[in-house]
Amino acid sequence: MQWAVVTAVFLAATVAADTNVAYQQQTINRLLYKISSPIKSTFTDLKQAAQSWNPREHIDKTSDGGAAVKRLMDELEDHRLLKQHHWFSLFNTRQREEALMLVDVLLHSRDFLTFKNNAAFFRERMNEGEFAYALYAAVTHSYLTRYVVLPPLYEVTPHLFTNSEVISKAYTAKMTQTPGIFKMEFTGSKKNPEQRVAYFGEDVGINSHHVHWHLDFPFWWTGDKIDRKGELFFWAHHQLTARYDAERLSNHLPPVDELYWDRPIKDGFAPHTVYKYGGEFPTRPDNKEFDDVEGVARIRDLKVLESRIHDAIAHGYIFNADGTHTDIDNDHGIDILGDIIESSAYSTNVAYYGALHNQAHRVLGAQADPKHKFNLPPGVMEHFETATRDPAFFRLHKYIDGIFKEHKDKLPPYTEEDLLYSNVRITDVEVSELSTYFEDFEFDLTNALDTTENVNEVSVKTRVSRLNHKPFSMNIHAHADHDDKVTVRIYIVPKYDENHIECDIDESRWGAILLDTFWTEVHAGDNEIKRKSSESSVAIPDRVSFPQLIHDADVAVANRAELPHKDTRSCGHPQRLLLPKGTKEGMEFWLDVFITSGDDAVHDDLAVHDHGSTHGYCGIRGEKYPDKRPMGFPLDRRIPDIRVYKVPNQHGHVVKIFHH
Ligand code: CUO
Repeated sequence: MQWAVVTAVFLAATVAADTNVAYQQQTINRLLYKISSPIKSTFTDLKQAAQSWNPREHIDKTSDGGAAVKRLMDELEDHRLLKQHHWFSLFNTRQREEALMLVDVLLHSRDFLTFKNNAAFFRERMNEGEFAYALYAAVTHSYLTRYVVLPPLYEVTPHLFTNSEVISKAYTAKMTQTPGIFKMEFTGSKKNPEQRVAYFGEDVGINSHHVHWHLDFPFWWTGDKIDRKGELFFWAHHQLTARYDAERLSNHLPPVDELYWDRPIKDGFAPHTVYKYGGEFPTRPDNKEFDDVEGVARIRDLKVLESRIHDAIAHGYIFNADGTHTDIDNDHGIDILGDIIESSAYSTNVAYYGALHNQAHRVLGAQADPKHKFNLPPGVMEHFETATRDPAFFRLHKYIDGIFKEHKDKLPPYTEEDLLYSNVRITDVEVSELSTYFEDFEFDLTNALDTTENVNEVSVKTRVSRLNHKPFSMNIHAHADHDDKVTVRIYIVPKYDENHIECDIDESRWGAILLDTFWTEVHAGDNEIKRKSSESSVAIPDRVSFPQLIHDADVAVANRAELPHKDTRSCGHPQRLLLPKGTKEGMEFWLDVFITSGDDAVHDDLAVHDHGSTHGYCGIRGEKYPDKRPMGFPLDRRIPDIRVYKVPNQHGHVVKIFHH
């Protein structure tokens, strides 16, 4: 094609691209469609960009003078980049470097046209896993793509969300041109008690939340400061752990025990999951003793890192690399500890505190082949998409959570002054029936399969059982002395332990599950504050499926219309998992409602504007975390004297969650 014609196509696209969200959505859909195959020839402008666009010739359209483009192009031209059709893991240092070089290129693209063409160019030349990760990260963080809805990852890279049996059936279906829906069973057998909670660890919605949490809050992030990222690392994973333990209780299992470096990893795991390229995910037998992992970490070094962190907690300060100290015995300490323990690029002393959590993921993932004798690919623990499938994930996070608890338990308990908001007295809280059930869910596997232009597509899907609950609502009756904005926090806390012994609040508070936080207004006199489960700020609705996103964007572009979907956030527990699974007789929880002053809000308008919602575990994109108080307030600190908590602006009663 003549250059002039190419330019005309690009120019026509520019006008559309920068003014039309539907066009952007269509472009991102097409870039992610079958990432292991070349761009479809019918996606003309992307195909042309892949062939004719030269990123070096467009550095005037970048915000860094083309530095990121030059860096990545040099690597490409020197043949240093990972080949295509090879596994990718974010925890692999070199692979991450390569993916982040592309993130840099995309985030420094000054307009969507440049973003798109750079993406198309590198899509055909870089490893698919690196490309997909980079595109997801860039779309998440670029202001250019802030209205784009990212397709559910379970339909973009289905291999990482379903099992090998389903994948091989899908291949057969395509070979024989026979459409099919294949049942996805949870990994393992009933002989393994852990199997009882596999529905939670293998829930595609939880896996999707988890991978998106890490996309919203990447440990490698060095761009504009993300508010309270270290604390959110603690909080999002603390809540995952608390949810998991509640599922265990409901299934007559004790809370998950933490990981110990000098004891065997009690539960093994056979993932029954296969890489698109790279073979089967490795299996770990029961009671595997920890081995050092060559090129990653020695167990004794991890113990040293752990001990330095314990020291920091005991001292109440950390050592920064420049020799100064930072105090952590305060509300902000948890944020600093989160950065250090994960560790993220915000850690002020990686040389001393290391990266305990990230290293632990790698060490756990490599236990099947710690010396790389068998050339096994990374384990499930080395991908955020697959990590929660392995019971060791929850052991690891219980261990990390225990370190955070040590710090929180050192802080002084809240006083009545901290808790009392004298304007409001809660007189009653009505809750509709709380009940859970399993239902079937289907998702699309088209993108798992290779494609050529002369073999017809066939419909291939998988069906999986997933937990859901009946919609419920609450009606909080509160008397106010005067008009004011207020902060409402709602938790549920298991009432009994696994032996049906009633828990003391100081034990059980650490297992509290945040159902909702929101801001509203009260008026002098009696108020009814009504809230539905679907409004919860910790949860997101079902994701729009990839086929639907493709259809809607294509229709919107063809008709110059707007897209029907507005929910752009992918981070947040699925709404259907807001409640832990109940029991037939009804599982008892304390329902705790706290109303405090609206001054706890960071943004003035939170009572009328939710800033994109789903902030509970995921903050607000590009803005400050909305709640000034520590995450988990007021159940995050020791409660040696329950009387302090009996303020009139608090209400607690026992509720039952049934399972039908
Ligand atoms: Cu999310 Cu360990 O941080 O998995």
